[in-house]
Amino acid sequence: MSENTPLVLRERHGRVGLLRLNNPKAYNALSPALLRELMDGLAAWDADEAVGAIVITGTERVFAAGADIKAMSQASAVDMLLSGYVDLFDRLRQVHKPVIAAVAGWALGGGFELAMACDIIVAAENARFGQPEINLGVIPGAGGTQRLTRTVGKYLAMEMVLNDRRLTAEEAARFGLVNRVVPTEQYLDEALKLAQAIAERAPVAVRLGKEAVNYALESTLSAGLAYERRLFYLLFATEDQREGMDAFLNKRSPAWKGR
Ligand code: DAK
Repeated sequence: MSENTPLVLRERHGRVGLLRLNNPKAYNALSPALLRELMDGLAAWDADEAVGAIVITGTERVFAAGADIKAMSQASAVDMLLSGYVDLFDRLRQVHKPVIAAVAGWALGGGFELAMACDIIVAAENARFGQPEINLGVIPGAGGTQRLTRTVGKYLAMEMVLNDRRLTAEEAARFGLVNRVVPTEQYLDEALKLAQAIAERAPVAVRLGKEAVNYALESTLSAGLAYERRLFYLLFATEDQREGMDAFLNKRSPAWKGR
């Protein structure tokens, strides 16, 4: 691959911004360069009013096989601390629009953590999920122990983190790790279709809905309920609240303004 080949391809499909990880020879290993392009792409789609939702995907064989082991193998603790790698990963949390991971093939280590940091996961039948860092003498470092445990519970998370237990797409669905499993040849179309459907909804309500759901993972129930209520009230300051309710009462489709 030439030096100028993008590591992440950007395509727009209707109101959906698609980001394709594009280093299949290295199994889309998440080098700092690839991650930077990915985060720049996310920020660009997030700022683009023509885009209402974002999809991240890899290829049919691999979503991403984790951090670049070659690049990490000789790093010191201070190298890791100063590399800014964790800050790069964290930029995903600042994206306001819904982000869907469309996963086929391997989603391992940082690749799995990247998928779990998204808002929705659509899995191809051939998708495989795992945290194999223990084989390298380390543990997950981009949220794996936290997001995985919150989703599947302590016991399965322990087996995955301590003994590299990998999950098929069906198992991931059973444990609540993915929204749906679809035939491999359709996984991207399904993800784009879902993203387009969300992208056509009232943008401010979608944004605050995402914020409220994410808040549930960070707070007590009382704090979360109070937070939800404030966001709910806030939506009555939008033109789209008037439009949505008027459209319902007059049996017509709403025309959202995003304001
Ligand atoms: N890094 C670098 N190269 C990789 C790679 C990776 N993660 N995964 C695969 N490759 C490369 C292989 O070296 C090989 O290169 P060549 O030999 O062709 O040059 C090529 O991709 C194909 O791999 P295989 O020959 O192994 O192909 P197989 O089909 O047999 O197996 C596999 C595919 C994906 C199951 C296998 O390659 C594999 O197990 N890969 C390693 C998976 C892994 O251990 N992943 C976890 C990496 S550690 C943090 C953020 C993130 C992280 C840490 C901290 N902070 C913010 C602090 C994340 C850490 C990780 O992800």
